[in-house]
Amino acid sequence: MTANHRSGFVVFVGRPNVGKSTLLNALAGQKLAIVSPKPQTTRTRITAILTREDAQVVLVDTPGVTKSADALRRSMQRITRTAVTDSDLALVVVEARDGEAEISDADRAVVEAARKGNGRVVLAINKVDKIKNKKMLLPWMEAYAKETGVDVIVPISAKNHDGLEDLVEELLKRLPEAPPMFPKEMVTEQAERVICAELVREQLLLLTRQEIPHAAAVVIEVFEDQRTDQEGGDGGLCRLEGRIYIERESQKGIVVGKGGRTIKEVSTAARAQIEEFLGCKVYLRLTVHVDKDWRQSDRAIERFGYGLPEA
Ligand SMILES: Nc1nc2c(ncn2[C@@H]2O[C@H](COP(=O)(O)OP(=O)(O)OP(=O)(O)O)[C@@H](O)[C@H]2O)c(=O)[nH]1
Ligand SMILES: [Mg+2]
Repeated sequence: MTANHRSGFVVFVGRPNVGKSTLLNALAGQKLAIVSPKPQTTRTRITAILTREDAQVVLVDTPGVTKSADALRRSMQRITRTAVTDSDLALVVVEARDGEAEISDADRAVVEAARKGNGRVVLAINKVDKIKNKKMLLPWMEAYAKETGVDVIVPISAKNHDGLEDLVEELLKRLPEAPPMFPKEMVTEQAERVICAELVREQLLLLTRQEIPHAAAVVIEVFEDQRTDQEGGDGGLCRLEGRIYIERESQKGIVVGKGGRTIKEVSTAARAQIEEFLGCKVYLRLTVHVDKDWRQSDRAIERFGYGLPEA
């Protein structure tokens, strides 16, 4: 191993909806975290491993920093806090806005939360593609530097892949000198089954409304991997059976939809995403179940995979 190889964990910390998961996917070059326009999309710690010749970084996406209103959100906030504590470096992600450069208390609180790791913080201003007057970017960068004390501030657009190389450079050079922690072909710590469940939940977030997106949990109960059953090439299939849990009987009808229309739409869209992710044909069967008020139950949260992972 070369003496100056660097490796470590970089945790993404930010308010909900600022684009942390979009950034993780953009840096990974593939979709590992689900993304939606609704806040509080991410519920767990999601990783992407980037391996270069002289460095390996594990990017850790976390649930957005919010108030803990129920057991699920308490667990989400615990996951974020623990990921910060376990990191070598924190990347605070904030969202660019038009108008006067004014740093909110919520942004300051996020920087404080990010400092609870070992104190090293880099800040990315995301969604700069939304700023109409590009001249406003510099005052914003100066305001963030002055108000938060963070001296490395990188403007980016995760959506358009702008500024990402600069950002990665800034992150890598702040990692400790250490050998790689994972095999170089490994892209994430999550199991395929877990990512597939998330891809189903993403479609529920995109295709249902009102309370359903936040009340739904998804578990893949059966994952039959037949990708290698057929010799040579693209053959093979994965057979998945998933359960969608909601909190009340009355929500079942909304998820299923008139004549089963909504669940069919969710299933078709999720299957396409899962096929792309697994690289094979997919058979997906989804059923809907009620687990009354599961978001208040630590046991259910654990069972659905939204609890704090074991150390
Ligand atoms: N215009 C623009 N939109 C973006 C950009 N990055 C993310 N978005 C959008 O912002 C929304 C939220 O993105 P996410 O990646 O889910 O945000 P998040 O920070 O992970 O949110 P939580 O998981 O809820 O904490 C989605 O609609 C994204 O498409 C960007 O660079 N530019
Ligand atoms: Mg997210």
